[in-house]
Amino acid sequence: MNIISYPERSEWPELLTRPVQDSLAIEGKVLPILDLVKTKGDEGLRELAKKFDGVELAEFAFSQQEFDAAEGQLDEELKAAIRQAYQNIYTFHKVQLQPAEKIETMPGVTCWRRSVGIEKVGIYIPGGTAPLFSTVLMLGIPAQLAGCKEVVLCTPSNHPAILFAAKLVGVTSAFRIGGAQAIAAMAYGTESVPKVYKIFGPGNQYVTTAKMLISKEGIAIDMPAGPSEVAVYADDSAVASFVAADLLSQAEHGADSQVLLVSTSGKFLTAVNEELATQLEALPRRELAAQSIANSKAILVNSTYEAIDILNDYAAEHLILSVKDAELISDKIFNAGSIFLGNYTPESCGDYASGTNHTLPTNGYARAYSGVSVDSFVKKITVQHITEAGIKNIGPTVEIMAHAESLDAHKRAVTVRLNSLL
Ligand code: HSO
Ligand code: ZN
Repeated sequence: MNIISYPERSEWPELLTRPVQDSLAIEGKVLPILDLVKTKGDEGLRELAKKFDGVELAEFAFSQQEFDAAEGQLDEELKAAIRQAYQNIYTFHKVQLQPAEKIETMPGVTCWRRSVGIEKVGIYIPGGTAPLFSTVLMLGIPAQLAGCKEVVLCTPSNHPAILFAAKLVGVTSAFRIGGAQAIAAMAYGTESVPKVYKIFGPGNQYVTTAKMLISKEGIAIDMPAGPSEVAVYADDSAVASFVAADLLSQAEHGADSQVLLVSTSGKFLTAVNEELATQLEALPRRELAAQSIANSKAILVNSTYEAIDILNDYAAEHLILSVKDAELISDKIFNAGSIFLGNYTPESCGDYASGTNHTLPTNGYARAYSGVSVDSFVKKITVQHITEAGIKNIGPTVEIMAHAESLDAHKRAVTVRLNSLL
């Protein structure tokens, strides 16, 4: 990693900038795909499967037999691990369901807010070099808890663990479709694929661009996504081999993964660099990880205060605090997707099984966005009820305000009722 020692504050913005992607060029390729699926439905999907994957697809849906066979293809150890992860993620997310609380704002005026599961949601799971069945749990469990009636899954992968996890979370239909066309299929609906109201899940630049484009047409998306990223803040209490392992766990996601290390100890940064070199050698995905590490930065700072400021400026998707008093420091962090405290809390545990969600804001969006939770799968409908006594209490306030806004019909809606009660 490139070590940058004691940069001036004025240099930080440049140091923390994420690479920008040429989204216009990608849009140009994605728009015709969206259009084809919109106008031709299943036929469009078949044309695209032939063009991009060279396959003749008669049937898009995974069958019941395929679901059953998937279970048989997995060894018991992996199934038990997936069930354990399911249990922990379910337990953590279950408490996010808030019962509607009725609030009497004035005597006779009662308001409350009902959480209602979004009826139809779509989950995209990429194929690529890693079959992200953990993401099926991370999106499917909150959907299940929120009470979404239809949960549609699209994936180009045929890894059996994806179908196994899909069955656990109660996915209602699953399709063998990948790329921008999968997003189009769920956004517009086809003869085979149901149309959904909100689409979740990671993907490459084509998938991400497709999500951004369909979101302009009124279909909601989880969040704008960029390459995955981790920032680690380490002091003398950190262990170089642990920190190097954490950086590599993020780096192996892809050559464009973002990795940032911040420390008050130059000796520690050098030790991590040595560890990175040895640990990289042993990794099956060392080529991807090495590219990502080569583009990443280790920043030596003067003080804990500076470290905290730089971390807040960067707004990492994942932030690991391998420092003394990690919890105290974490209270000073206001921009991050998810925080991991101490030497024994690797990001990997949150990625898979501790309970928190791994669909998190990247690319600095942690400044304003939260990660996926049950909230992402519900809408909140407000309800109110005003009694006769209540309208007498609140009516005059509304009459005065409506008149002052020159909206006399609004005022009258109250006045006719008050007059009826005279
Ligand atoms: N670190 C990824 C999630 C993931 N890791 C899935 C392994 N599998 C983005 O938060
Ligand atoms: Zn990961």
